[in-house]
Amino acid sequence: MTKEPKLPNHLFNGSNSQKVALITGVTGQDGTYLAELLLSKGYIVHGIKRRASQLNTGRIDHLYQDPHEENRHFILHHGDMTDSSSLIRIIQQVQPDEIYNLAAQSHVAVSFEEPEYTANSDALGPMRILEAIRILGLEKKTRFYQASTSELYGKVQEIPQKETTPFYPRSPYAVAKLYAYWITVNYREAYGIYACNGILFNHESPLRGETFVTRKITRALTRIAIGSQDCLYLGNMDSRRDWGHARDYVEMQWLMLQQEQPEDFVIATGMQYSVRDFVNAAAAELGMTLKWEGSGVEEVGIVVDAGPHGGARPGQAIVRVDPRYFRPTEVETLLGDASKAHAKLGWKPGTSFEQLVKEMVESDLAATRKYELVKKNGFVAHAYNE
Ligand code: NDP
Ligand code: GDR
Repeated sequence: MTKEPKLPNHLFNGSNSQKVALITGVTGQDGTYLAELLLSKGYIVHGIKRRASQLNTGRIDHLYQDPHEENRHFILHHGDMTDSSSLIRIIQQVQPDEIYNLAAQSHVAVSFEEPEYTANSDALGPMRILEAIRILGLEKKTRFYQASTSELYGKVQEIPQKETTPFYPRSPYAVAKLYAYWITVNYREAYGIYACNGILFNHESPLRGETFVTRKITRALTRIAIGSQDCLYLGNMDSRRDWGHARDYVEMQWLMLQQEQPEDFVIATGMQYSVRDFVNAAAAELGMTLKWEGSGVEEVGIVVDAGPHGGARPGQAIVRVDPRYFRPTEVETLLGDASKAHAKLGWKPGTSFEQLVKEMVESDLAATRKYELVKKNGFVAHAYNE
């Protein structure tokens, strides 16, 4: 039997005052920004990645350190939210001061298609971690952050939504996250674990997954602007969201674990836009203007001014509605009131809606141009996400 190389103790326990954090979902949007933040604060950061048939570490490759290097600050472990054995083993080895539970099947529409898996990873997963903290006797050492969500409010009972607004989840994803929210509260009250929920409203970035609506829009419109795609198909154009920047939001995740007492916080910008508004803003960033004709499934976004990129033409229908993207139950409107975080955490959103859209469009435009260049020269594979 081959023995695993023994890593120096300081990698797991932290030396002197160096804090040790464990991030689940480290390969995701928030995991990446949070890992960068904690490393910049001098933490030793451990991340859990799940096994995939292809590498799934594209977002965090710039943080990677060779396992044979001495004094590593960023260490990855294979594990899965559906597998207690891996979670307990990793937490036992790492002995973290802080656990950020960001891992989840995070796509609302997909949760209608995979409700059981979504419950397993998003509801039971956090419980498995809290149980591991208890089983390992880490109740007084390890602080726990749960990635809760504005989807808990679902069919909205109050506008804007704050910590005291009643929940009414509208998808298997939101129902699973409701369990996670309450199990976090319960373990805090039952066992005195420093555990808290960040009820975060939508937050986006150039690292956002390509199937969430904002990234889907910025990616498609940049391709349309330079002529490598004809049309973008969307679902509910009237849906309204409170969109912030992921980079700003992970700072609040960290701050929530630095307080004297664990508490739950809403993080939101307090500003709301529709999906259509987002399309218009992204088009404007590309120098295009659109007019909207028809309504419901017949609605079409038509180019008025095609802008400077040369791929689109006036009169071209570049946005259409495809009912396949409608959800069996929709969350029509979300708007957060983050007054508590403002008062206690000093929260104020650092990035405006316009800046967010600009950053996402610029990033996708650069990626699209690179892809087209590489394609023109006959090398397509892997080019898009480089
Ligand atoms: P992403 O979808 O970008 O990332 C999810 C992460 O979880 C990925 O690293 C993914 O791995 C991992 N993951 C999924 N399933 C498992 C599993 N079974 N075991 C281990 N890891 C798994 O999400 P975000 O970064 O946007 O969001 C982070 C968290 O915050 C999620 O829990 C989400 O539900 C929640 N949230 C997000 C909001 C947002 O607007 N972004 C708002 C409110 C809450 P892989 O890379 O392999 O897919
Ligand atoms: P959401 O984000 O469901 O709010 O969950 P998403 O970007 O998927 O949808 C936002 C709204 O846009 C509407 N929509 C479309 N959505 C997608 N994905 N694709 C489309 O083509 C499309 N057309 C319209 C949706 O119906 C919806 O109303 C995100 C996730 O990050 C969750 O994990 C997180 O908890 C919440 O935000 C807060």
